[in-house]
Formats: sequence, C-alpha cells, structure tokens
Amino acid sequence: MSKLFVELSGGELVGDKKAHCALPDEDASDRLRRTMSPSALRVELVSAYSGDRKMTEAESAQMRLLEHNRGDVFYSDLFYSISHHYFAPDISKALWNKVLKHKHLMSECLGRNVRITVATLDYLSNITNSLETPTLISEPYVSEMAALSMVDGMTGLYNHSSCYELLELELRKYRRYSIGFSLILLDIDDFKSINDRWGHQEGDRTLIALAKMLREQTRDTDICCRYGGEEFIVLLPFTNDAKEACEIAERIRVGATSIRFNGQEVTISAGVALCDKTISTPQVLIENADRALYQAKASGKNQIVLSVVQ
Ligand code: GH3
Ligand code: MG
Ligand code: MG
Repeated sequence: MSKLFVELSGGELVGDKKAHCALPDEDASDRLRRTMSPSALRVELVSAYSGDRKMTEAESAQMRLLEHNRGDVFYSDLFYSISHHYFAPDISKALWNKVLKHKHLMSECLGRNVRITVATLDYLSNITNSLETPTLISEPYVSEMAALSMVDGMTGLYNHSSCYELLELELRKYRRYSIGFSLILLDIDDFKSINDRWGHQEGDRTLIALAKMLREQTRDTDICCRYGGEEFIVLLPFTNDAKEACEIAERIRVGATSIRFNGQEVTISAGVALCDKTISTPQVLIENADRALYQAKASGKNQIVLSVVQ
C-alpha cells in the first residue's frame, strides 16, 4: 500500500506522487464529499487534537461534538485527514490510540514534540508495515491537486467525472431527505461549423465564453459542468419545480445568443429533466434529459424541451 500523507507546514518531505487522491478502497462520492465538504476535518485541527498544540475551547467543543455524533467514524475521519487513507471505523479508534502512544514514545526518545502526521507515518510504515514508500506533501498542495482533478482545464467548470459524482450526491440527498433537484443538459448548436469556419481556437473561445455565461446565469448553489466536447450539464439543487427549471434553462438559452464570434450568433439546445422516484441512477436522469435534448435538436434547435417521463 502506498499512500499520500499531509504535512502541515510545507515541510521537508514530499508526497507520494503515485498515490494521487483516488483511493481504491474508498467510495468515490465519499472522496468528493470529504474533499469538498467545508466540514471535513482540517489536518491542523487533527494535529491540535492529538496534542501538537493547545486547542481553543471552541475547537475542543467541536471535536467532542463530532466524536459524539459520528461515533467510531470520527476516528476514520481523523486518519483520513492525515493520510488520505480510509481505515474502517471498527479498527480506527484502537489504531488512533496506538499511534498516539507511538507519538509520545517518539517525542520522549527524540526530546522534542513529534507531530501526529510524522508519528502516523512512522507507525504505519515502520511498525505495522502497512505502507510502502509513503511520503508527505503539504496540505495546500493536496487541496490544490484535489481541486484540479475535479475541474475541466479549459473552462474551469466541473469535469465529466465530478459531474457524475455530484449528481450521485444529489440523488442520495433526494433519496434520504426528499430534496428534489433537476438537471439541464445543453449542447451548442452546429458547433462543428464554428470550428470549420473559424478554426479550433475560436471554437475553444466559444466554449470558454459559454462556460462564463453559464456561471453568470445560474445561482451560486447551481453546479455547472462540462459534460464533454460541447455539451454541458447544469445541476439545479433544491429545484424540483419544472417551471422554475425551464426558466433557468431559458435564461441560459437567451444568454448563449449574446455570445458572438465574428458576427456569428451562438445558440444552444437543452433538455431539462427533474429527479423523481423513477430515477434510480445518475444515468437514468441524464438519459431523460438527453431524450429531451434530442427533441429540441429535431424540432429546429435553439430551444429547450422538458422531459416528460411516461
Ligand atoms: P448539433 O447542432 O447537432 O449539436 O451539431 P454540432 O455540429 O454541434 O455537433 P457535432 O457533434 O457534429 O460536432 C461537435 C463538434 O465539437 C465536433 C468536435 O470536433 C467539436 N469539439 C469537441 N470538443 C471540442 C473542443 O474542446 N474544442 C473545439 N474547438 N471543438 C470541440
Ligand atoms: Mg454534441
Ligand atoms: Mg452540438
């Protein structure tokens, strides 16, 4: 097992480049949730919790509350924030206590405080041999890498795989809390002709301008993704009203027409689909939107169509 550890202060050791952030034994949505969740444990706080520095009263209260609410999962969370490795909750608490003991022992031997990141790394690689060639990288670097892996380089929107993961998260919220949402799948009309006429670079500029327009025409809570080529998906959390979803799609359609290159107007077609009980997977919702998009194209383009599931 080769893992990525996080060093607090841009330290002496560098991360295991091979490990990256994709962990084979962790569910992809969980990974994303942890990466994106503002409530994910900061390494610095875990470090303080282990005794590396004194915690404020607010921090102590926060950790007590987390421990109370999450039970043994709390200890998995501690390890995840340090190592980006998922340890099962039922072994994590005992492991945490062992690592703490090891940290104190190392500190005594070396006559200085050994931080929890270093002690964990040493314990897992030298005592239990459960890590091979691990290295440390700085926390900001990890965050930056994680963020970069989620976005499309050209437009800055969420990329295809993030789109699926975020859609999966919305679906889970829907199943658990009945929080409805909808999805807009949109495709630039006759994009090939823009490329053919003005060249690929101009085509790229169109994609970038469209992405900018999507951000402007949607709310902060909406999630804009480049689904592929010249296709985009906008997820509308908390929007389970067809009229509202179509109004947003229409705003986007009109917004696209304001993008002009060399006098040529850009238009889009869109399919709108709402999440309901028939939606079992992200694919099903995308397929519904795709059928509506197909109708929009077949009916002359530059229009939106709402998916009506029979
Ligand atoms: P329709 O109205 O039916 O959607 O027609 P279209 O021409 O938009 O669709 P088609 O699928 O025929 O062509 C899509 C084009 O998008 C073809 C492909 O070369 C181009 N494309 C895909 N990704 C990129 C990209 O990143 N940059 C540029 N410039 N072009 C791209
Ligand atoms: Mg297309
Ligand atoms: Mg197209």
